[in-house]
Amino acid sequence: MFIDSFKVESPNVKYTENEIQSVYDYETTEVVHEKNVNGTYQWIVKPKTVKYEFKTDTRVPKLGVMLVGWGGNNGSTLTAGVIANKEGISWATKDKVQQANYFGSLTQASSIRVGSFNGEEIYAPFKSLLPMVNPDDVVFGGWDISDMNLADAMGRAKVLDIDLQKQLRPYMENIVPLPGIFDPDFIAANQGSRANNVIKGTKKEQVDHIIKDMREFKEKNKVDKVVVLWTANTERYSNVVVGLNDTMENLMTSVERDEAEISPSTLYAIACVLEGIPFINGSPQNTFVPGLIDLAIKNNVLIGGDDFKSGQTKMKSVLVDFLVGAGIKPTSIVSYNHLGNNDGMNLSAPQTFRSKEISKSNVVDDMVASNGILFEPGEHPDHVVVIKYVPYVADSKRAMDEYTSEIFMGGKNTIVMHNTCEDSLLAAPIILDLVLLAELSTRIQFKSEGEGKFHSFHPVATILSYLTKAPLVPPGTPVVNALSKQRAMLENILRACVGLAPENNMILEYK
Ligand code: NAI
Ligand code: DG6
Repeated sequence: MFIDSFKVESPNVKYTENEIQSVYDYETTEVVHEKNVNGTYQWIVKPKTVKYEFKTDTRVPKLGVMLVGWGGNNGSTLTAGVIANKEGISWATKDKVQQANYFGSLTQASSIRVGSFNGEEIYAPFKSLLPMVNPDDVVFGGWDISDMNLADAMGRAKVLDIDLQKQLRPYMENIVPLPGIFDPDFIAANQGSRANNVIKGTKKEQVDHIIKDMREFKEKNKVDKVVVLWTANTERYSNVVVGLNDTMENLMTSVERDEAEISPSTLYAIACVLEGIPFINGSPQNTFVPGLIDLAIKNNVLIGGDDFKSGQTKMKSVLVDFLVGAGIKPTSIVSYNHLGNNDGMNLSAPQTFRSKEISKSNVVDDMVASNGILFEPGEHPDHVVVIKYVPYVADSKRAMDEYTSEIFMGGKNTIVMHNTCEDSLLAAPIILDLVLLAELSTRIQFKSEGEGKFHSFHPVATILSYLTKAPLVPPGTPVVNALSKQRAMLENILRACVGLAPENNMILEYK
């Protein structure tokens, strides 16, 4: 059975006028390697319970979202999709009359199990867990190095049905992105002809310009909060150099000195952190150089990334988890895709491709490391990633994957997958989730027993991992790529905020 909403009744939860307060027993384990009396060592696992208190501000703000690369395929598709939902637009396809929806969004279109009632499982919308911004109410803005208005950009993207585009045109034709920071050294040379809307000046002047843009956007639209998200071209990696971008101080000095190696994406991120505005990186490059992470931690401003996890990698973080979890040894993973949109054209340069190759390749490491029966220490499956630019297929990306595994008694098993899909229709709902969850997480405070004061989550937002290919984590913390674990982490943290136990799937009451 599906219900729309629910309220938790428990001594552990209190709903006040502006807050939900909860007390939560976090059951975990501590693992120690202890020396026995006879001098040998033994692993000891000690279950422990830590008491936590959470408080969530229930006042949902008016949210502004500024996209870097607003006029691109993702930016224009997301904006069009939200307008279509808000205006209740439907359009004719060759199959049926299609209604606008938010399919593909975890927050808007997925559900959670809340319990059972008369022997039946009860589910509710994911978004009913805690008060979240309604995407229909988000005010969009942003930058692009191309000055094309968003209606034309939607046409250029060739993603949405033409009948829908015609209806959306009046809402979008007067929207023109703000000029962006352009540095041809960081993206493919084939992007140069697009750059007719750029901010001039030194790097310091560019940062100041972005800060001014954000302040004006906030003021003009009367929004309470702003989140910025990079959905612009994939950049090449920047070199991380001691004295240049390794600490907050060095990074800021490098901006003042107009150092060439500070990338546009890092400049936008600096502007956001200085303004206390969350910044999310939807592309694979190392925007978050150590100096930027340092800056975000010292200013306690949320940063999240990297690279939207939309199709092929999402499948990989499910399939490899299944294989390794089933005791099957993946030995070769070959991921091939071709696409013909501007992202594909930009990725046809070796330096930008390399950024994508890195983020697509590291996604099975934790699953492989989790099973020492299948893999020797340091052993990895062969893992190859190929991307080709084929203009004709436009945004309709083809992804082909071959997984070969060793099975029982030396047998081999090969699974082949072929996925065809508009890339931007996968990415747009993920962008929505990223900004809505980032905003929500800034309203949650918590403390463990022994901690005097409530505090927010660590500025490096691991809570967003489900949505990104290469989850950014605080220095020295584990990276989790397995999709089911990432979803459970997110859902269980939100459940804790309303005093609900983690979903354990034991269903003991029926055993
Ligand atoms: P796109 O090429 O259509 O859009 C990018 C836009 O960014 C362009 O309009 C370009 O003019 C603009 N731009 C470039 N540099 C800029 C700068 N410094 N400041 C402001 N604007 C700038 O690409 P698309 O398909 O929208 O993808 C965007 C990004 O998202 C790419 O990096 C892509 O790799 C990444 N991504 C996309 C996924 C998908 O499924 N569509 C999944 C994972 C990541
Ligand atoms: C070429 O692979 C284009 C890329 O931007 C991808 O479409 C994007 O990174 C999505 O990757 P994945 O692996 O999540 O489908």
